[in-house]
Amino acid sequence: MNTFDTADSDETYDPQAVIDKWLAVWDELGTFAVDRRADERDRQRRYVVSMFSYPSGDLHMGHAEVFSISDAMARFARMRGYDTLFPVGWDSFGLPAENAALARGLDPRGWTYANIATQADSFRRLGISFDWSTRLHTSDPEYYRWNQWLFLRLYERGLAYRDDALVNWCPRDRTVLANEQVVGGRCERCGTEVVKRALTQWFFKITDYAQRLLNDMVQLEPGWPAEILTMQRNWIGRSEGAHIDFTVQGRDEPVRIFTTRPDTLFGATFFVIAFDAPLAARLCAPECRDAFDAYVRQVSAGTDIERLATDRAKTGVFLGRYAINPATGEPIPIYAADYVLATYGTGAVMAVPAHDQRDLDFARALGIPVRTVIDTGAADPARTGVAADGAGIMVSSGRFTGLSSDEARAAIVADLTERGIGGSAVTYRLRDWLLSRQRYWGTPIPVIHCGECGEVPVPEDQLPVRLPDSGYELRPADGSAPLASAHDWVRVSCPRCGAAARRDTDTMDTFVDSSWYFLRYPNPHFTEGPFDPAEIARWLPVDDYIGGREHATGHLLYARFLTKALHDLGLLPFTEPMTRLTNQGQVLMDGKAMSKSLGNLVDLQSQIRQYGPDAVRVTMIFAGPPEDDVDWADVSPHGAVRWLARIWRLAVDIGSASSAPEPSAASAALRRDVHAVVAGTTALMERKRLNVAIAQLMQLTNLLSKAVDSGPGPADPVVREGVEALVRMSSCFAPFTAEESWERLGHRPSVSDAGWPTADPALLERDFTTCIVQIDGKLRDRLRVPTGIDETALRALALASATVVDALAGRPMTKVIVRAPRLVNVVTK
Ligand code: ANZ
Ligand code: ZN
Repeated sequence: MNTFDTADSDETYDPQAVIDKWLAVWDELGTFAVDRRADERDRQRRYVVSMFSYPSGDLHMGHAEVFSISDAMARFARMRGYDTLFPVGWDSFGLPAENAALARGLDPRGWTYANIATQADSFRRLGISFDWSTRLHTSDPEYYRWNQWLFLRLYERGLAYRDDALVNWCPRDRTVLANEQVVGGRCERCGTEVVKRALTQWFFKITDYAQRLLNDMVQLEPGWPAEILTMQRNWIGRSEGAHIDFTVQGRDEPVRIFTTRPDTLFGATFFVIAFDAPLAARLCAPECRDAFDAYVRQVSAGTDIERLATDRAKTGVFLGRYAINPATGEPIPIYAADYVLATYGTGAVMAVPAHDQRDLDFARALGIPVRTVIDTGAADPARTGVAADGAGIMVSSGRFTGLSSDEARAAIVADLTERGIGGSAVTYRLRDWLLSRQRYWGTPIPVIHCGECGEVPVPEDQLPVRLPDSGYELRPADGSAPLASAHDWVRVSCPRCGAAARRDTDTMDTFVDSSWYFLRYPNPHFTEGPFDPAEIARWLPVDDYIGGREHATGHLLYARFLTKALHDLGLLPFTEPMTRLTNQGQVLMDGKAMSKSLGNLVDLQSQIRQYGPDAVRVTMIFAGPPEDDVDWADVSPHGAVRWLARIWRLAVDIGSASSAPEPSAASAALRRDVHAVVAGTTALMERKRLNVAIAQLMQLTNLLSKAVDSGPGPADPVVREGVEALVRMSSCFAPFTAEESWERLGHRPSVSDAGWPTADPALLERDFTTCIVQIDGKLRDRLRVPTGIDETALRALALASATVVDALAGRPMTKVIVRAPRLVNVVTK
């Protein structure tokens, strides 16, 4: 189906044919270019940003969804008179380009920029109202030089550093893999089992900001989904508790543990160190070495998540040493085990089997005594195998016996503090951001390694450190990064002493690029710094940020961290980058994420060819709230095509009718309805309820079609007013159809410049009133109802209200008193 048939005229509307026409008009008028001269301080501004796209091919259905949503929001803001900036860019460094290059012998640069060109064209043909003057690509030296500049600023502050890390290593490809490249413990490329290897890596010290990332969430609560904040809170994982230093028999150095339950100290009957913490190997007694080494080989492969799983059999190995429980003075055996993580807390725990399930499982497996020190009312854990992990009254705990466990917690920490062997402590689960990659297609780390001077930052006037164009060997050899084989590029003289030195051959994680691109958009060619302070003052923070919730604990946390770091460097006046966040759902097919391997991919371009860009956009948005998944098997682009055809037909009918000077008597009610829809749609758009807004516009289309066919007729000015409002509002979702219709109605382009219709409050007031719904005299709901509503309809409406249904919870009603239009009282007793 390529054309809309407009039933009673012989005019058809071809959604493909009009694309080029309107793209040219928009370009010529500069419809979506932000007015860069506008400088009045009190101008209202909106900065709407979609998470930028990764150029791995042409746009897909997921892009169509997120950009349809964000475009509707940007168009709405623009039509309401805001100076609106809606930028476009590409996250164009990254692995898929490099993998495609490896697989096909292509240059990642050529592959990337060809995809960008394809996507740019597709964005235009989808009618997305970007301001193209903002266009940026993170793989341009003009952009990535500022990644390097920012890196150096963080380095100066001690926020970028180099350290050993256990990384994913593919023994076959002989390369480090990012976590995303490890699928089910195997290398994504060759399927070989991945092992952990200690390598020197670059980090950003995001852990310094853990507490501020938590505290500043109050700024985000009004505009961010609670779900995302919860995910970030859990990811940061703040735990309050205590540090306790245990002495180890025969050693001077105490071993520090972190516990959230200092109240259980008297029940610590053994001690566990993560098998992969360097301390475990250091403490291991010589006669236990063989057993320890065998154990390490046996458990090395597990992921952190597997290691922490409570339903897993606990294993461990005795290290031949004893720690002293500082409360009881008893020696307790030290084990190495995999259920303790090297990277959390101090990598060591005091194990309290009576009150911690994992410790109990371990103790039962190894026959270690279980000692209850808190009476929680639960049965004896040694017998039941279920740890008593709650609060209660202290038992067998010396002078703390008889206290509540909460009191004991404070008292024991005070005692340890006084003895100088402990104190209260806070621990975070968050780890520093490992940002180096042994990859070609990314931003080179701007550091030079000199035998004399060590790490030397590349001087600012030598930025950017450009990626070598050629002469590199893409396939990494012997664990060295691809850049290491670009010998001429690697060899430099030390900027400090002039001796022969080597460039760092790592590149940056692409999440560095994406953690600040929204700061550069307003002036993407700025040469004095990463972003233009004047434009920052004008546009930032981002008013509306739209993208997937899979970025909750990665990108969105990194962007928040970097914003705070830049604030502390005096470069940004605010501490949170985005005021409002919308997470669109996924586009599914038959209940499953689309993928090549499942064979359920829907091709965006073929949908656009079949239904036109507007119908695809409308279908995406009408399918449900932006946050919900869209199953393409359940939607009907045909329905959208039909709706758009009806709008077009209304425009044709009204456009060709000679207009009557006076509204007919019959159109007064219609006018009130039109204004009610305008008011309703405006409120829905503001609250991002875009699907319901479309439903309202569809209803308005029905009303107006009826008015044309069997009511006041196409010549009536009220009908025209209604159709014009409909066309203007629908342009947020169906811009091509709206432009075409607007022209049909006799107006000059663009409909985007026509403004959003406003509802006349006088017309709204007269028609609607608030009805109070009570249950047994208690207020339960307020309904907006037409003033003229009759008692039966009002009664039905009130009893259908979700809050009323909830409050009644199935209780029988004895009486329903209705005083239309203002009161309904339900009596239940
Ligand atoms: C003794 C104890 C007794 C504990 C008790 C709990 C209950 P969250 O809340 O997640 O912070 N722990 C400490 N470091 C660990 C590590 N590196 N790997 C695995 N577990 C570790 O958990 C803190 C608790 O987890 C700590 O408190 C410690 O066990 C354990 F009845 O200490 B507890
Ligand atoms: Zn030097």
